[in-house]
Amino acid sequence: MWDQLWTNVRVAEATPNGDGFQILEQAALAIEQGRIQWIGLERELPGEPSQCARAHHVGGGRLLTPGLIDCHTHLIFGGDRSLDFDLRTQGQDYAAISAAGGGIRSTVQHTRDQSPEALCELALPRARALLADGVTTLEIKSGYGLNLGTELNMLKAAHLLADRLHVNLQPTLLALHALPPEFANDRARYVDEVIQEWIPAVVEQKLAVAVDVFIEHIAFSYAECARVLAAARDAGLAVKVHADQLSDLNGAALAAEFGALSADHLEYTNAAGVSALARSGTVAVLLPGAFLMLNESTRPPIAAFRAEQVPMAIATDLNPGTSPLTSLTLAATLARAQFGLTAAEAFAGITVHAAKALGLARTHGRLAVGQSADFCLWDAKHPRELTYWLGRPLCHTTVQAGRVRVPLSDHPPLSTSTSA
Ligand code: DI6
Ligand code: FE
Repeated sequence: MWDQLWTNVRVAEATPNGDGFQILEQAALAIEQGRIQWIGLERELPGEPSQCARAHHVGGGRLLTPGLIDCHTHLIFGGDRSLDFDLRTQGQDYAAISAAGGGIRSTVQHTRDQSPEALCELALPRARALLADGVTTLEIKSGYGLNLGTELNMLKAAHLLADRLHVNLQPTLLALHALPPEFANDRARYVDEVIQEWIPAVVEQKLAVAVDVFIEHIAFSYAECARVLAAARDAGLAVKVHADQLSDLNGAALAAEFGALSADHLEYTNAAGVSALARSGTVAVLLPGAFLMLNESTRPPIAAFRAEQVPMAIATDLNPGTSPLTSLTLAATLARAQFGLTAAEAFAGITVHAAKALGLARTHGRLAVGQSADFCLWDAKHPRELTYWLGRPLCHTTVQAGRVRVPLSDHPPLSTSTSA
């Protein structure tokens, strides 16, 4: 007998290479110990639903997709940056605001000296918004501490939040984000500290599974980032890169050189960078929220990614400065509207390719026997619709590792029955 059986659902997922949809009508899905144990047509079930499983949920004909995966967020932070946005809409640019003491450093001021518990409380409403929109796996970066104590507190807050909300967490040490003023005249010593103190502490306390760096004129150089990525790799952590967001510093090539799971942003990535990503199997993560809010006009090289078969994922980049975006489906809609992704590419970008961007392709992002039982039921007819509406909540129910999340109250309920 299975733990759970879901019937009367229309199962939809991306084809493995992300170029189309596979839809199974009148389908059923069974869960055993948090994993998918059976999936197929309802009429091929081995017996009556009540005989097959201890709990039976009837999906009401809804669309059932893999749980969504937000593979790039900075959702732990203090304060907000609504004033920065006001200045930007009046013509100041991101780099100038940052140089004048706004930007990342102002968030750092509001994040330092907060306890993990306090940081978790501040982040909970933002995380709940993501989860209500279908997210079951969530990457969270540190990066607003710029000192070891606060970076660790941010990562601890991410773990507290994941325990509270039952979300599959992938925590990342964003080791090089901005140079704190205390090190203004001593960049090399800051990088040394990251390598000699931060990375070992994070490994010892098992607080992160990956290390990220920001290569940019307003952030860190290729050489500085390379030193940190080498140390991260030697410490057994995965690596990823904020690359080519505001200018071309060969960020994609840097990511490829270190076998990064993902290179993120990529607006200014050059042709050699695209080829390097293709060779290293690195996922291109598109962040259309930051593109929108920074009023960018240079788009990531989507046609080249397609031509070289670089898998594309999409994430919210949820952060106070450049992407206060708390809906992954809206991020995917923006990727279609702004970058011209197809509906199938956008859907793969928040499921199968997002799983790959986190190194989780074997366990997440698809609906197959053995994968974690992470899925969503949607009040939608076709998965195209998930990346069509601008901010319309369609998610009815989410299930993460077999745990059912309470449906949103204004949707008609599911019928469920439990047998002895
Ligand atoms: N790129 C981003 O989009 C965020 N960090 C980064 O390196 C923005 C962070 C911020 O402005 O607070
Ligand atoms: Fe980011």
